[in-house]
Formats: sequence, C-alpha cells, structure tokens
Amino acid sequence: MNIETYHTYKEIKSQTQAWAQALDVVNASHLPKAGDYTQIIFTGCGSTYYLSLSAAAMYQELTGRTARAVSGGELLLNSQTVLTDQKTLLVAISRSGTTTETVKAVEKFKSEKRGDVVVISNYDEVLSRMADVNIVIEKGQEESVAQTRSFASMFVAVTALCAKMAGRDELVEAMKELPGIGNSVIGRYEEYAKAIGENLDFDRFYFLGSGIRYGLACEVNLKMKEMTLTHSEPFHFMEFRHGPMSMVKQNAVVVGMLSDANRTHEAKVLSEMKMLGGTVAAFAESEADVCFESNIPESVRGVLYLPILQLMAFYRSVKKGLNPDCPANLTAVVKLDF
Ligand code: F1P
Repeated sequence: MNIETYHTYKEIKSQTQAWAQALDVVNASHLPKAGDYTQIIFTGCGSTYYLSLSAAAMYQELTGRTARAVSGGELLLNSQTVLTDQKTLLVAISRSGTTTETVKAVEKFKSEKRGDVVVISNYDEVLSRMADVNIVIEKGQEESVAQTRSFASMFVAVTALCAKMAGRDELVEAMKELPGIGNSVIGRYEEYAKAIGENLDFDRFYFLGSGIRYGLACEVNLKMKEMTLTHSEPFHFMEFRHGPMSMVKQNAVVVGMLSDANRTHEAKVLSEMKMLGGTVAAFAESEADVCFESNIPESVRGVLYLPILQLMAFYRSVKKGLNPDCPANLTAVVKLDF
C-alpha cells in the first residue's frame, strides 16, 4: 500500500501544525499560579500517563515545586497513596477527553474539593466540562488508534504550561521555533527512520531516556508495541546496566534519547551496548545519529525526539504487513463500566 494512504503517516508528517496551535492555545489561556498549590499532579492513561511522567519532571525542574505523575486508574482507585489534605492542582491529560478512568478520577477529585483542574485534550468532551482551565488542541485530532500527532500536540502544550507557570517567558518564546525545527528534523531523518524500521532482522527495541525524557521513552516504546507487536521496553539510562542489558545482542536496537546535561554518562551506556553487538540509535541536539540542531533550551525541546521514532515504528509496522492505523486488540478509547 502507498504509505500516504495510512492515517498514521499523514498524522505524523503533519504534526508540527498541531505543535504551533498548542503554543497559541496555551499562550491564550489564563493559567493557575504555581504558588497557590502545595502540589501538582499530572494524570492520564497509556500514552497520556507517559506524557504525565514527562510533564511532572518538567514542572518540578522548571518551578522547583513538587510534582507527581499518576495514572488515571491509580488516581481513581488508590487516591489515598497520591492525594493529601493540601490544596492540589490536577492536570488531566487525555486525547479523547472521554477515557473512563481519567474522567472518573477527575469527578472524584472535584467532588472531594481537592483543588483545581486543568484539562489538556484534543477534543472538547466530558473531561473539558469539568475543567477550571480548559486547553484543547483541535489540530491534534487524529483517526489512528495509536497516538502520534495528538500526543505531540499535548506534549508541546504541557511544556509551555510548565514554562509559563514557572514564569520563564523566554522559554515559551524559544518554543516558537519548534514547528520549523520539527519539519527540518523530519525532512533530514525520515530515511534513517525507514532504514531501521524496515530492517526486520531486529527483534527487540530498548528506549533509554532520563529526566524529562523518560516519559518520552515510555511513549515511543508504546508506539513500537502498538504499531509493530515487537518486544520493546523503556529504561532510565543508568538503570539499563542493572540487568536489562543482558538482552542486548546483534538483533537488538538501543535508542538513546541523549541529554546535554548528562550526555557523558548516557553516551557511555550506548557505547557499551554497541560493544555487546547492539545497534545504537542516538538522538541529541548534536553529534548523534539524529541531530536536532535546534538552539532551543533542553527543558522545552523534548517533543523533537518524537517524529523520527514514530516514523521508525510506522515503517516497521508496514514492513511487517501490519496496519499501523489499527493496532491489534486496541480501540482509540478505553471505556469501562464503573
Ligand atoms: C488513553 C489511551 C491511549 C492508548 C490507546 C487507548 O486515551 O489509553 O493512551 O494509547 O489509544 O487510549 P486518552 O485518554 O488519551 O484519549
């Protein structure tokens, strides 16, 4: 099939338009004040839980205030392990705005008068109607089950939210360059993604990311699972040596989402995996297999890791004769009887 016929391909390739809209929507929003809350919690399910992991790391790094990520199901069923009697800001993230666990968790949070709610979504749905601050990025809407353009649009939105709530307007200003840089990265490295994606000698993928990049590693890991039914796992860089690297041999790909701040330590892990026979794919601002060359501060350019890794999963899916638009066993939204 012509790859242009897949919704997933069109959604990945057009995602920077949704990044731009995300910035516009957040800049037009009246956001809460960080100092009004003792803690902030980010929540979502599946991809949007992984987004929450990155969001909590970004928020704490930028504001210096405690932040935590918890899945919608955990916030609903085990809130006693998450919430305190202190005033809390809850940021609920959901592509559909209708996932049962997330909706029910927010309903419970509000009924218990725990604090205020920010919703980040691509659809103005039931979740948005419970929001004190409602952020909807319509250009992130998509047909495919596996989140790509939607996830990236919400990631840019939450990145801008963290920067604005930290009072770092210069970071929000720098983010304006992201859509253009994103298009450049896609143009320069799509063939690289295709080459690795279409090499079916590889039978396992490991995604290494630390700090704000760990949630991104979890997300691209999920893309590889959902679209290609391949064994894959995310790890913090330094954790990989403590057992999981036993799985590395010539049919393994180890993707490293390198940071500037800890590049020396992270790059050493990758060089050791190469010695074990693994194929390494390094993503970084510069001097890597995929270089962003963005000149955008590290804390607000995390979205740049996504497009090439989404394309890698897409090309592998098609090469394996699967349909990336409709992953096995999955629906676009999980609705439960609660
Ligand atoms: C949550 C979610 C996705 C997952 C799949 C099913 O949806 O679990 O994260 O990848 O698409 O739905 P949402 O709450 O973000 O709409």
